[in-house]
Formats: sequence, C-alpha cells, structure tokens
Amino acid sequence: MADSVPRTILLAAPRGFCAGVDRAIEIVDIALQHYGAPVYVRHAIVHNTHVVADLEAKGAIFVEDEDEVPEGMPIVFSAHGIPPEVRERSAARGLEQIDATCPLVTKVHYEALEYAAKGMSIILIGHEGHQEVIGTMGQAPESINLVETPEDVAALDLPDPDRVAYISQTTLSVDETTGIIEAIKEKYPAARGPKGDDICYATQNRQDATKVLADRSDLILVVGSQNSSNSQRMVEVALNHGAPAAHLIDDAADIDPAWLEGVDTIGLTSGASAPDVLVSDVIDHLQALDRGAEVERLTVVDEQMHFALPAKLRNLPIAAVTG
Ligand code: 2E7
Ligand code: F3S
Repeated sequence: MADSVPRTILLAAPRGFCAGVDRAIEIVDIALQHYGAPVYVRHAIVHNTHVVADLEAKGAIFVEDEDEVPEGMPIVFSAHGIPPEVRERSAARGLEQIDATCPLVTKVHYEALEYAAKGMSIILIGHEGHQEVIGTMGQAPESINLVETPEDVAALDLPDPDRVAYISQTTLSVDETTGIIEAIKEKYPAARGPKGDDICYATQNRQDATKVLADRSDLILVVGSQNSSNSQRMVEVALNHGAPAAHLIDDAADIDPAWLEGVDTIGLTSGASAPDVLVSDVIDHLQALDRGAEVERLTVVDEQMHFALPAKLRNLPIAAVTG
C-alpha cells in the first residue's frame, strides 16, 4: 500500500480565488449585513457549490430569473455579468440592484458596445450557454456572432470583411483561443481586437501554473465545481500538456482511491471560484492516506490583484458594513 500512495504533493500558485471572486463574495456578504436576509442573488454568484451553500446558510437565495424576486427586494447580479434587459426588468420590479459583475467582464461588455456603435460585425469567442457569454452577447445581440472553434470561423459569412472585430470570454483555454484568433486573422486580416485576447489574468496564470505542474506530476487534481469553466479548462490544459491523468473535484470526498495507485507525485491546484480551505482538506486527506507525503509549493507567478467594491457599497455607513 505504501508504494501505491502519493509521496509528493506539488501545490501550485497562483490557484483559487481571483480578485473578481473575492469581490463578488464580499458584495453578497455586505448586502446581507446591510439589508439583512434574505438577499436574492441572480445565478450562482460564482460557479462553486461550496460558496453557494455557505452563502445560502447566511441567508442568500439564489434564483435564475429576476422575476422570481419579490418586488422591492435587493438583487445581486453574479460575477459572470448580465444582459442589459435584466437590469431593465429588475428596475421594473423595483428591485435594489447590486452588481457583482467582474470588472474584467464589464471591460469586454464595453468593447462589444463600442464596436457595435461603429457598425462593425463582432466575433465572440466563447461557449454557448455559459452565463458570461449570455451577458456579453446581450450587449449587442444584432452584431455578435459566437464561435467556439476554427471551423466555426470558417463557416462565418460576415457582411463586410473590412469591418470585423473580435472579443472573447474571459475563462477560455489560452492555447485554443490563440488558434481561433489566428483563424479569424487569416480570414479577416483587417479584424480588430484586444491586445492578445480578453482572457483574464487569473485564467492565464492558473493555466500557466497548471502546465508547470503537468510537467512534473503523475496525476493532477483541480479543485473546482463541474460548472466552472475556468476550472474545466485547467483540467484540459493539464491533459493537453502531458499529465497522465487529471480530474476536477469539488472536494476531497470526490477523490477515487484508484486514481492514486502507482502515483508518486500529485499536482494540486484549484479554479478561480474554489475556496482554499477545500485545497487544505485535500492535502489533509492525502496525508492521512500517506503520512510521509510532503507538500512542495510551486509558485509560477506572483499574483497581486484587487478590485474595488462598487461605489454603492463603498459608501454604505461603516456600522452597517461591519455589522
Ligand atoms: C466570473 C467570470 O465562477 P467561475 O467558476 O466562472 P467560470 O466563468 O469559470 O465558469 O469562476 C470565477 C469567474 C470567472 N469568470 C467568475 Cl466571468
Ligand atoms: Fe474576473 Fe477572471 Fe476572476 S474574469 S471573476 S478575474 S476568473
């Protein structure tokens, strides 16, 4: 048995909460303290089952539609962003709107609005049905064409090839997106876009760290929920970068002992919406299986990012904010 349990746990950094997630969770906490429970949250504030359960226990009620919220109550919009009609419908119901959209998503919304105002066709690289994509497409539905693959780009038939721009979801695979942008530039050489892409710093850093883990690990565990796009991409990046195996786990309970057989080095990391306490639990779990297992920290990038709270919450009386 001693040979079949891991010896080294390689712990990646950066991992876990990004600045947008920290901010979104703090927004719900402050709203709960200021308005009192219940506070309604439209869509999972971030895509993590533990975060959602913790906030539910504090009095947050998660809904998919603003029409489910009683008139006049506070509503928090999730970190993934919303299409403009959600704001309009919320206003019509007299809801107290609190926006936890990540500022890096809002930036992409502005890019879409700007290109649309210039009458350009916009190519959005992203995954159909994802909440962020729904919010971004809603900024300029008439102008935006969604693509997921280079083949989708090949199939595009845009009215004026000289008036094309591209934007992207923030949590995509950096490598796959580079390939899609190459296809766009080949087909539409005049296409305008951001410098590189709209993938956020946190997604980029977590993928970079995962690649370094993949070089040295027999197995990679990514802590994150199944509906978390950035976490799913980390598993794919690990496998594409040569990791023999990689799994997305919500918590330590998801670890299948069979995965650990013959494994000497486990690479451990977490998606941008996964609380770090879950990573600590995984380490405890693995060390309980093999008391000799040592943790080696592997820091790939020093990440120091912070986003200010929305002005509306910054200006609340301190007594209300601190409870
Ligand atoms: C908002 C945005 O909640 P997540 O798991 O979301 P994804 O988009 O990865 O499914 O992670 C945090 C987050 C990332 N992107 C929140 Cl737009
Ligand atoms: Fe924002 Fe990126 Fe996090 S878009 S919510 S900083 S994963």
